[in-house]
This record gives sequence, C-alpha cells and structure tokens, in this order.
Amino acid sequence: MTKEQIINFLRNHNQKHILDHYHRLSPEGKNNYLKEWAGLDLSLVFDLHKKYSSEKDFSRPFYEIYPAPIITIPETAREKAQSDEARILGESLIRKNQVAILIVAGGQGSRLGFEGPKGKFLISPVKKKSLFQLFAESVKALSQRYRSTIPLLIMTNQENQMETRQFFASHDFFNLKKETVFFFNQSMLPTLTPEGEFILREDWHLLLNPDGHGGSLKAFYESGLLKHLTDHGYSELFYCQVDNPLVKIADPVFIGYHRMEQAEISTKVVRRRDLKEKVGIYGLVNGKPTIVEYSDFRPEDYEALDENGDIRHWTGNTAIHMISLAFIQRLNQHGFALPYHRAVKELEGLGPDGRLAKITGWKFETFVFDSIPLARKSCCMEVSRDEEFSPVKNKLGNDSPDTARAAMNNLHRSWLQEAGIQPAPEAKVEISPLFAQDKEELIEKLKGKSLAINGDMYIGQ
Ligand code: UD2
Repeated sequence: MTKEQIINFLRNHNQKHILDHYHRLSPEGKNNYLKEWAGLDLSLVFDLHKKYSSEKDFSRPFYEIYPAPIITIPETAREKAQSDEARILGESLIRKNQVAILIVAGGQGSRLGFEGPKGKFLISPVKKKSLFQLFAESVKALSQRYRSTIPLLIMTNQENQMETRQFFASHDFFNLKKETVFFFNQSMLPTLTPEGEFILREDWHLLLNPDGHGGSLKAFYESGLLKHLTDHGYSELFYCQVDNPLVKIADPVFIGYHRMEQAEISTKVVRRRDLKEKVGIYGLVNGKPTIVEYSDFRPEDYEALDENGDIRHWTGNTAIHMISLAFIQRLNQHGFALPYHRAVKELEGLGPDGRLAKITGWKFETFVFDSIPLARKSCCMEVSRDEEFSPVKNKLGNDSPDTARAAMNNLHRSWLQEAGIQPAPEAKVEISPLFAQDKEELIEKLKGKSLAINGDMYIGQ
C-alpha cells in the first residue's frame, strides 16, 4: 500500500488515534512511521475482525470427531518388523539428502516469561545447554551418522530474528556448516481491539503479532527456500516446535512411515496425560483426518471418557510433523488459504490518554495442522511421551523447564540402565546427542565398558 492508500485506509476505518499521532510527526517521522505499515495486510485483519464480530454465538461448535487410523507403538513381532522396515526406508531417505528440518521458533513465548527467543533458553539438566544447541547437535550427529547434508531451517519473526541469528553466529553454528543453516521470517499481523482499533505500543509503533505457525508454510515458500531445497533434490521436511527438547529430530521411523503411507503430511501423537492437558486432538472430522485444538472443543467433549473410563479423545497432537515439499508447493500455488483462528489476549498498549494500559487484543493466526484436511493422504503415528514429548511452555507446573529437565534425565537414566549401568538414585545424567542419539547407539558405544555414576554426569562426545 502507498502512503496515500494507508492514510485513506486509516480514515475509512476510523483510526483517529493513529491519524492524530501521525499528524503530530515531522515529515521524516511521517515517512518512517508509514514504512512499517506498507507490508501489512490491513484489509485481512479487518475482514477477520468483521467475521468474528458478527459471530453472535460464542459457544463452541460440537465437533463430530471420530478415531482416525493410527500407527500405534509397536508391540507384536509384525508391528516391530514394520517399524524396522520404516526405519530402514527413512534412513535411506536421509542418506540420499532428501530430508530437511524445520524448527518453528517465531512464537512470542509469553507463558514462559523468558525474554528473547525461546530457543536460547538453557534447558539441559547437567550442562544447561540451550534448546537451539540441543537441536543443532542432533542435526550434526545425524549428518555424521548418515554421512548426509541435512539443512536446518529456523523460522523466526521480525522481532526475534536478529537475536536468533546472532546466537547461532556467536556459537559458530554449533559446529554445523553455516551454509546448511537457514533462517526465514514469518509474516506479522496487526493486533486489533474487540472494537476494531489498531493498538499502539509504548513507543507509538503498531502492535503486531506473528501470523501463527501455519504461516511457516507460506513464509517457507515465499522465502525461496522451498524452491532452493527442491532444486537440490530434497523432498521431505521434518517439522517440530522449538519448545520440545525431547523431540527425536528427523526420526527415520517416522520418515519411513510417512513415505510408506505416501502421506503428504504426517503427525506424531501421544496419549493425553490427563483431561486438562492442552493439546490438539487428531481424529476424523467429516471423514477427513483433522486436528481440532483443545480450545475449539466444548469442554464436555474434550473431557469425555469412553466406556472403559479412559479419555475418549486421547490422540494428543505433539506438533511433530513430516510434510512433503510437493504438498507445501501445492498449498501455496493457488493462494495460501489456511483458516485464521482468533486468540483473545490481555496485553499492554497505549490507551486513549496516550498512557500505557491493559488492553484486550484479538490476535489472528493460522495453525500448521489445518493443512492436514487439505492433504490427499495423511498418516498418524503414536509415540511414547516419555521418549519424545516434554514441551517447555510454562514457568512452573506442567510443561515447564522442571518437567522437561526431569523427562530428559529420566530418559537418559533409562538408556544407561538398559546398557547395564545403574546411576546413583539422585544422580542427574545427560547424554550429548553427539555421543548417542538413542538407546541403541548408547548400548553399542558402552558395550564392554563399566561406568560408575555416583553424582551428576554429562556424557559428551
Ligand atoms: C501447540 C498446539 C497444540 C499442541 C502443543 C504441543 C497449536 C494451536 N496448538 O500448543 O495442539 O500440539 O503445541 O506442545 O499449535 N510458533 C511460531 N509462530 C507463531 C506461533 C507459534 O513459530 O506465530 C511456534 C512457537 O515458537 C512454539 C510453537 O509454535 O514453538 C507452539 O506455539 P503455541 O504456543 O502457539 O502453541 P501451544 O504451545 O499453545
């Protein structure tokens, strides 16, 4: 939008508070101020505001969601053989440089109360490694194990991109080849008040929010990185969130099943911990595989029990996906159209008197899992929570740094016990991804070795 178009837009949408501020600026100040508005989709947020404002019925719809086909955790010999077959296929795809990794790290991470990009948060129980370091070392270990090039893509937003890039550069990309690490920004959208007004920050700039992790599929395409990877022969994307230190990066079994099922997008689910756990549910809606977010369920449905007294909707979305690059290409070709959700948040902004005040904001965002019903085929695999899922979201309680550190410690202690080593009861252990990425690799490396663990121990490379 040109300067005139923006001013006309503001007038037509009664944004008097913005126009008053604008007219107080110097000619140079006016130019600079409008620069940040030029790239924003102002009409979109007002269309969305109109849609949500016209909704009288705020009660949540009843979702007819039924169990979808799920690849459950292998128990029988046949299931284990199938899992091995998937692993071998997945490993071959990694070796053939077909698999890239995307970590979405553009969220605002407000619940954790941590300033800065969440990937910088120091999480590992003994060495206090950051989330980014753990991911980077896993990618390094995978590329060494499979002698392949595994591009690592990190989605940031305009507010945390510099700090994220600087963090990697100052750590020399954690020994990754820097030409295999890519950063790209998702888009931002203006936050609106329920009355349909833009919100100004303390510095009088427009309050914006990232457009949701669904924006990763659009930004990945628009950045040119999708074409770059496709041109270099890559075909599959392993997708995960920056907040989960237990994620099995580029898990060959998952990659294999995704390919065996000829799926365009695949999801890992875990059994819900309890009725209150806030996760999306994977199931069939109108016969199509779909993830319905906990916040879109009617509470009585989300907390329903089945005839055995178990949680009826147990397939909790871990937000770990395999997404085929051809599918992302297709999603973007005809105009990217994931549905926008509205999050209502209490935030700070300038009130009518020009002073900072508590303001209710409507944030519009897309969810990556809304692409699942658009896929020709999708696949779902159940995994063990203890092995693969312990996100860092809240400062305390569930899904906190404490619960993630405990999960990491328990997992690595269990690997050592399987290798015949019994750490002292209170000892915290941490195994570097560069030493062993899974139980099998650790057992192999410690074969014939004895190890006394009487206190906290880090097992490095
Ligand atoms: C998400 C899922 C939930 C479950 C849970 C697992 C949604 C709406 N819900 O809940 O179903 O899978 O995770 O932990 O996704 N992010 C961006 N850009 C954005 C917004 C988010 O990169 O614009 C990233 C963010 O950095 C974080 C992740 O996406 O790593 C999850 O973001 P969230 O906090 O919005 O979703 P959450 O944790 O409520």
